[in-house]
Amino acid sequence: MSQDRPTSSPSSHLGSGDLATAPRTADALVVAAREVLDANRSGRYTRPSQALYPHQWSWDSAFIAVGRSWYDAEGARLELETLFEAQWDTGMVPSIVFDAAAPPDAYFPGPDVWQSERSPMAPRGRPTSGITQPPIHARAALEVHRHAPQDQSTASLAWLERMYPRLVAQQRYLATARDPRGIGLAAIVHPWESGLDDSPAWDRDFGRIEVPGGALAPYRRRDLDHATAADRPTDADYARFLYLLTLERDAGYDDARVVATSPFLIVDPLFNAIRLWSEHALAEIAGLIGADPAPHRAAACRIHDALIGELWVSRRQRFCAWDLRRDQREPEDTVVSFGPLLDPDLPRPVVAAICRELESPSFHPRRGGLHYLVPTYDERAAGFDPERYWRGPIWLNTNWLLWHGLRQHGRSGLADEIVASSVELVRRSGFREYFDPLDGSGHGSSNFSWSAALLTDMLMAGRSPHTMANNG
Ligand code: 9WN
Repeated sequence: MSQDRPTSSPSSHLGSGDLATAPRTADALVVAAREVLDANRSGRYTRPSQALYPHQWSWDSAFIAVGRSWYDAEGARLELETLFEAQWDTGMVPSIVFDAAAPPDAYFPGPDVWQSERSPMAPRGRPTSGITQPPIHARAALEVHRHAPQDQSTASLAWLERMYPRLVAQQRYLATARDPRGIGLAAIVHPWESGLDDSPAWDRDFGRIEVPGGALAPYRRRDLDHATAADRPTDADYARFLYLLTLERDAGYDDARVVATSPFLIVDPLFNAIRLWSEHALAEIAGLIGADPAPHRAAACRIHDALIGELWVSRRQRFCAWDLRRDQREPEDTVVSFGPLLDPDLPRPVVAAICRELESPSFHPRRGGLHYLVPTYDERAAGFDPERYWRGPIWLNTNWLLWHGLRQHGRSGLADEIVASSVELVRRSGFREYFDPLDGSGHGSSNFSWSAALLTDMLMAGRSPHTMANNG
């Protein structure tokens, strides 16, 4: 790697002491990122972070595999393969696969709370959560394959062939069990399924859920042992998360029952845009391994039609989450509205409307040259909170998704700004879980795996894989 990329980074606002120990060059950042991923690795998978998240998380592992694939193709393949060993018979990929080697009270709610064994569809002897997360895995598998070195192309194709039926089953599950009315969009039954747990995108709906007295056994929040309370979901929201969990558990994680009864039933534009993006990836994978790409193109087309038909609210000029229980479009302006940029066929006027919003003071405020991108919530909204979980801070995975979406629509200027900002945030604060968009300070876990993995991917884009410094 030759130079420090990008040259347009808004570094002028940084105080001279901020970066005394932070790596300055892209090369050094990529090496530091690899150290984070290696330190967080635990046998056959990588923890999101060592203290706060000591198990395997679903979409984290997909992001991690993409980052790792730039220097360790085999390890990247193993990361995804390990996750899919815990796939349910329904096709669902669980959001968490619990590591028996982690201390029993390391994370709450742990396997004793989830009790996945209540479902006959759960893997035997492999405790998991009972819900899923965004299906980014087919896209990640394609990226991993693309980064495989020449001498591993046969092994990589064989791996794609093994992964393909599992990835198809994951997508089929979402298209059927999560879309019983056949609208073309999958519903989530818990905010944790979105991956943007505490997002205001579904506040109105989620906030209405009342936890009946005595519904929850006494518990202690372990997340607060490792993170500041002001950065994490409130106690009231946490109780709602747990209440939904107990309802799903008590329904034996039976999809039909859960979908019919859950007080939380949301169609999230980002979740479904990721589904669509993965269908396009599956079409490419099918082509590579001699399977038929046509069903995947048809599935993507169906999601595309439903995104536009059901979630695009032209009066607001944006995509809105849809509360299926009450048949209402949610009004809050959050980063999930930009997810459909991942659709390569998004009509140009819709792309233009999204970009206008992304460049507006709500998401791209200009404070004397200091503007960190992209906040997860409208900075001008009354409830905007620069530090609290998903209610304003910047996360590198949403930045990475937007970067991909913008590039595929030829919006490279904005895409480059997002990379510049991501680099600057890490230089300033390290590989933190998330960042305050007002001052760039870091929050949540330190040495967070997907921050390391996705920054690697942004910095390595366009370069030859397996040429990075310290390649081992
Ligand atoms: C609940 C692991 C996960 C991420 C999610 C993020 C957070 C868990 C939590 O951490 O969720 O699944 O305990 O807050 O919201 O996106 O996958 O990094």
